[in-house]
Amino acid sequence: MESSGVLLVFVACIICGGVSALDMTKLQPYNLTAAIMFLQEDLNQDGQMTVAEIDAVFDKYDTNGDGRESRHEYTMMICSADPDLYQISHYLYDDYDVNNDHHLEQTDYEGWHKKIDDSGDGNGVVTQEEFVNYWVKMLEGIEAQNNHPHGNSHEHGHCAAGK
Ligand SMILES: [Ca+2]
Ligand SMILES: [Ca+2]
Ligand SMILES: [Ca+2]
Repeated sequence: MESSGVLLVFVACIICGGVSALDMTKLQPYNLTAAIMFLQEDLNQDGQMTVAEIDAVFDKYDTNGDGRESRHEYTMMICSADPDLYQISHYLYDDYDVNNDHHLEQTDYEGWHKKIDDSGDGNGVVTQEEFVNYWVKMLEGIEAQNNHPHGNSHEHGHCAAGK
C-alpha cells in the first residue's frame, strides 16, 4: 500500500531534523560530547589537534570532491551520520565557516583552529582542554539562543526530504 511508504518518509523527517525545537539534552553533558569529538578528530592521538587534522576530518563531507565542503554537503552528511548533532548542524557550520562565505576550506580550518587556541593560551597548539572548553561554551551558547524567542532562525532542516 502506498500510504505506509508515505508514513515512513514522514517519520524519517521528524527523526532527522524536522523538529521545531532543539533537544540539547541529547548532547549533554557537553564536556563529554566535546571530549568524544576531540578523540575522533585527534587522528594521531597525541592530545593536540592540528589544522591538518581538522582538514582531514572535513574532507569526509566533501561528497562532490571539489576540495571544499558546502553547507549542504556538511548538513546532509551529519543528517545521516548523527541525527542528534544534525539539529545544531547549521550553528556548527556557521562557527566553522570563519570567513562566512558558505564554504569550508583551508582558510576556515586555520581560522577555526586559531579561534579555539585564542580562547585558551594562544600558543599555536590546540589541546584537548582548550577544545573541550571551547565546545562547552559554544553548546551553551546554542542552548541559550534556542531559549530566546527570536533565536530559531537556523532551524530550516528538512534533511530526509531533501533528496
Ligand atoms: Ca593530533
Ligand atoms: Ca569559508
Ligand atoms: Ca593552545
